[in-house]
Amino acid sequence: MLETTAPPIAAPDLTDLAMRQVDNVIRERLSSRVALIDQISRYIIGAGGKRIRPRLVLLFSEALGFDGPERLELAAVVEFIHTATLLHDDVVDESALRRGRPTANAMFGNAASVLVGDFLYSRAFQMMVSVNHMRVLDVLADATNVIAEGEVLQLMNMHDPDLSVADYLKVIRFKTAKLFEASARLGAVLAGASAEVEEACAGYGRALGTAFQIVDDLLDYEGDSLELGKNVGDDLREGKPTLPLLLAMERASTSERALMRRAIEQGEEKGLSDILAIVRRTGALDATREAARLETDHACGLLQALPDSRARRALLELSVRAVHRSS
Ligand code: GRG
Repeated sequence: MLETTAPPIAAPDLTDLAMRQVDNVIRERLSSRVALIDQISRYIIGAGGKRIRPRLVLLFSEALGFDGPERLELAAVVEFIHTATLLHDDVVDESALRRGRPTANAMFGNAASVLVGDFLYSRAFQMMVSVNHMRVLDVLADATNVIAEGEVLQLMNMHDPDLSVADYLKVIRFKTAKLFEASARLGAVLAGASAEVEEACAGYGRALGTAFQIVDDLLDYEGDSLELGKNVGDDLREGKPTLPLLLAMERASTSERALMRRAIEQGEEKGLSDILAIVRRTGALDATREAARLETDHACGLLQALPDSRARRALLELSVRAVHRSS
């Protein structure tokens, strides 16, 4: 395992500077002749967000010695794709709160939200074409297709109390980890890395993204709505079986399991606080965080394929933060 401690003298944070440049690219490329598009896209992107996926593009580019402007454009591309999926997802889930604000669907309606998601998604394709690199198109076309498959798979799994952990993991590898994987891989592709190094970068992204979604699902049970910027307990209300619930069901008594099965099948508010107590008492939350930690351990091991650098240390720290985050 690689050390995660910071060097004694901090190197200048090139990524922060580059992230500001990415924010400028994002602002410029958001522009549209259509006022409502401008308004909604700035509403959602202006609400912030952690910008993890663009950071992956930048850190892997830096770690492999690539500093061309294409990395800024592609960092903005992955944030646009991410934002398009959020707009669509909040409509599908009928969510009311995102990034501490009313969702775009709550503010502007479902139709406008879906359509502006389409705008961001297609703008992302205009931008990636401008980079003029076939492998980049290949990586992103594949990633977006898999994300959509993951979302449909998840829809098929709703209200299924017999969902296996393996099936749950498949959905999150598709819907979330795939974009992390693509972001990491793009840094390697831009830098012209060997196939072996590219696979290590992609593997890091996949494992980090998996850990990230596991923690996302954990926070839906143990988080604080205010800190999280979205409503806690939504997954159970929707009848979406996620890892905390699946692990709690394995550990609960027969009658408790029956209660949880009913909640997944019917997706209702009733029984929420009882189920929360069961999830806590069975240790399912700790086991869920441990599952995320195992993923990031794997991710960190893969970084041995990269030479030691400030960027590699930042990637190690990113994986630690992904597991211990509270928002
Ligand atoms: C438009 C390609 C396309 C597909 C539509 C709806 C859908 C299909 C996919 C949704 C996938 C999805 C929302 C996965 C969840 C990903 C996730 C963990 C989101 C939260 O990411 P954060 O915490 O968000 O990085 P911030 O707000 O920090 O940017």
